[in-house]
Amino acid sequence: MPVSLCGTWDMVSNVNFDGYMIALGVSLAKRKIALMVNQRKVLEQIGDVYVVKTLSYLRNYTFSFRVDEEFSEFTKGLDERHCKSLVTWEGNRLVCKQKGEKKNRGWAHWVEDDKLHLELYCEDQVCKQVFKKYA
Ligand code: VL7
Repeated sequence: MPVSLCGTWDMVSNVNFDGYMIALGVSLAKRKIALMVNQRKVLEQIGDVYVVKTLSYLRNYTFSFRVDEEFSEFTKGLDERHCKSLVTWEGNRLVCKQKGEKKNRGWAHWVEDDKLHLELYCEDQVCKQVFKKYA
């Protein structure tokens, strides 16, 4: 049984977020602002539905899903693309594949050393984010 990812988590590091945003085609002006923004993750599980919230003073992005069930995702307020997304458990990692215009797009979340880890993938770019549990 994997360690629970649920809770409120605050970003402590964000490596190659710019490379990830470039791969997504985000403009320089938006990237400059996005790079300065601290992100908070709130993960909740209600029955078999997971809710993932990415919160910042600039934008919030929320979506929900059931594991092993493909869903339509629209990355509203981010790069504004439509994907067919599927989240599965791979060992203790919650892994999402986002099928759409961008190759090799997806992410993986896991808990290690009391930290929430996130890798964001797009094309040949990997962004690595780490979050610590909120107080
Ligand atoms: C989302 C990536 C960047 C436009 C705003 C930047 C402020 C605050 O997708 C993400 O996490 C997954 C897994 O938890 C959930 O989908 C992270 C980061 C934004 C696209 C595009 C920059 C504008 C971000 C919401």
